[in-house]
Amino acid sequence: QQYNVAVVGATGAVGVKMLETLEQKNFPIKELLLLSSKRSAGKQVEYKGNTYTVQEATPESFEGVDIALFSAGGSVSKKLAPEAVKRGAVVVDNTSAYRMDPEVPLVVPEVNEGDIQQHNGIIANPNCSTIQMVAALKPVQEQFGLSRVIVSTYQAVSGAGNEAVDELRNQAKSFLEGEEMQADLLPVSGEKKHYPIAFNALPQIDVFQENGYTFEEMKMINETKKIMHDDGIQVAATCVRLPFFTSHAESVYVEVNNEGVTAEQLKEAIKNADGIVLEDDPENQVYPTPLEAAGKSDVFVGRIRKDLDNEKGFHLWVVSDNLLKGAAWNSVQIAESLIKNNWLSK
Ligand code: 11C
Repeated sequence: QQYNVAVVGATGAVGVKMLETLEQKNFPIKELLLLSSKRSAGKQVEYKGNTYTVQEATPESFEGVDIALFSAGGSVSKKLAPEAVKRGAVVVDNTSAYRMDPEVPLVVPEVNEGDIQQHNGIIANPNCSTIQMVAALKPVQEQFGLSRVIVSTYQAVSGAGNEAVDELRNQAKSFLEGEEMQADLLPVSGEKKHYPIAFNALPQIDVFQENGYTFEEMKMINETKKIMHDDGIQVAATCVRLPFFTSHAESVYVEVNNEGVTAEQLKEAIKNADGIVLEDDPENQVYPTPLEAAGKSDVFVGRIRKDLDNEKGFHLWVVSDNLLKGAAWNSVQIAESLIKNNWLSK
């Protein structure tokens, strides 16, 4: 069986990866509809050797669509996802618009695939930095119990879109040529102040909340609890943008519930988990890096070691392509699961 699939935000950093992933996975598409904001409408995009013209997304665009993958920003999803659902489509939404809505499953298939079944037309794809972390935490939670997570992130500029990628490239060039760096976008477009990202580190991703955490940090905190079905897990996050293009890296401290767990046991559990590749051999300097993870769908974990003071504490280094497992691949995986499990219609 084949399906009518719409990609909303088809020309964005994630949309382009969605199309590549659909093509690579040979997703069973009958008709492909590429949609975008008015600004990008009219652009031509290739899929499987054919050229498609991107159309402006309107409520009517979704007539006859079976699956709609949204990645055009929260306001577009808020406006158009219900319209798509009204017309019979199931929406996989890659924005933060519905993630914390109790009626909407928030899914990383390796962690909580079964939640998809509860959908009422919309399934939310978590934030990229959350996805790779919970994928790594799932086997830990399952085998040893998980009470606490403290994460510091090292995030690629592509998480902030194509304009941020261009900004880093231009600033790096200016700096190396001895010119002044132009900073117009990062850390957050529309904020009062902008700082250069090239040769820098910015401890702000998204806007600050009243509690002093950024929205990106609160996403990691709240989404982790929802996906892992445990509001009792203590989670704290510090999210930092660094000057590389692809893949987020994370230093994750966890505390398990069980007594006497060893680093070897943790490595074994992580090695056997779906979607995870263990790269952990300090003697031979084997550990994951953003450059090496770019373009791959897996989540890579290394540097697993026991805390020196807390008997139940462990440290992990988690790296994954933010545009693939962090966005496009996780969304397509959800769509594949809808089909495989016959969960498209309610
Ligand atoms: C970043 N994690 O790296 C963000 C991008 O909520 O889907 C993803 C934003 C989101 O800037």
